[in-house]
Amino acid sequence: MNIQWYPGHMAKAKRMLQESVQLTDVIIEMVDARAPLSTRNPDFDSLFAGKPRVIVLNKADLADPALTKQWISYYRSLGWDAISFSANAGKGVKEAVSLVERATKPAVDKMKSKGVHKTVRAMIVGIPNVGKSTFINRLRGVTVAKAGDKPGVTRGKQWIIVNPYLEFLDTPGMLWPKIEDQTSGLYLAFIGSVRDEAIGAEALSMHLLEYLRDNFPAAIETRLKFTPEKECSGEELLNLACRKRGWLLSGGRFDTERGAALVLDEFRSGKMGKITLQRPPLPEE
Ligand SMILES: Nc1nc2c(ncn2[C@@H]2O[C@H](COP(=O)(O)OP(=O)(O)OP(=O)(O)O)[C@@H](O)[C@H]2O)c(=O)[nH]1
Ligand SMILES: [Mg+2]
Repeated sequence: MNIQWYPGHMAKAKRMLQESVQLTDVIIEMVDARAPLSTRNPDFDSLFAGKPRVIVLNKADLADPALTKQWISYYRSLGWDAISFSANAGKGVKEAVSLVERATKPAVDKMKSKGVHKTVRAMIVGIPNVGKSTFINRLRGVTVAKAGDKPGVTRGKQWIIVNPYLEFLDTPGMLWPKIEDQTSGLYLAFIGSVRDEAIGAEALSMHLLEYLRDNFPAAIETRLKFTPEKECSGEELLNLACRKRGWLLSGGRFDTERGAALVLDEFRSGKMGKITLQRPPLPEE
């Protein structure tokens, strides 16, 4: 599989993050609760070394709640402060503010001892499409940052004043140049953090159908109305999905373009259920 992950604006995004680090007191790393490990950018460890950093598992409404809890425990066991969030529903705003307050307490207390009420600056970072701008809008209570259901919506940085003592910097989503692990690459594409064109919507939907066949066959049964046999390839599964809908083109070919869009949308919108793609590693791993 040859996947072009790294659109031109990413290098610029990286430079921008590098320049902004000095201006911030805490880094909020947003990941997708459906793939909390694969959606972490490995470049961030060196980019943000020495800065307080916390993790927000967003899109919790689309993830398996039991596994989200396990992921939070996992990150906390590694010494990261972490919370889950659902930016669409706006659940967890108070917890998010507390998370930032906990991380910046030492700096705030230090200034307080000098008689200054410090304004905390938090930079929100993450790969594309995890919900950074939506999160900021939620915290602010009104739409101030542009958001959208495709990767690469935010291109520049934008400071947003949440209250007189708390400011957030929205940043463009950033991928890393080479995604070594094919499985992680597919997860990123399943959830829409990599443009569909990088793999091709039809090929991507076939991979997703194979993943669902092996891990969540009930999702196919319930939403696409057929039982996925183990020996069915992704292509056959996509054809079956089209056949069930009666999506045929002239010449008897299945309308796989339409089928692919359906499969990806059913999964991404949560209609197939709350599916978490990754489990936390066991302690010994
Ligand atoms: N279901 C669900 N959808 C969400 C949530 N948060 C954001 N979204 C949706 O995810 C899409 C991407 O949201 P954005 O806020 O634009 O994501 P971003 O991280 O700013 O993306 P870039 O600017 O492209 O890096 C939008 O369609 C949002 O409505 C959430 O918690 N749950
Ligand atoms: Mg954005």
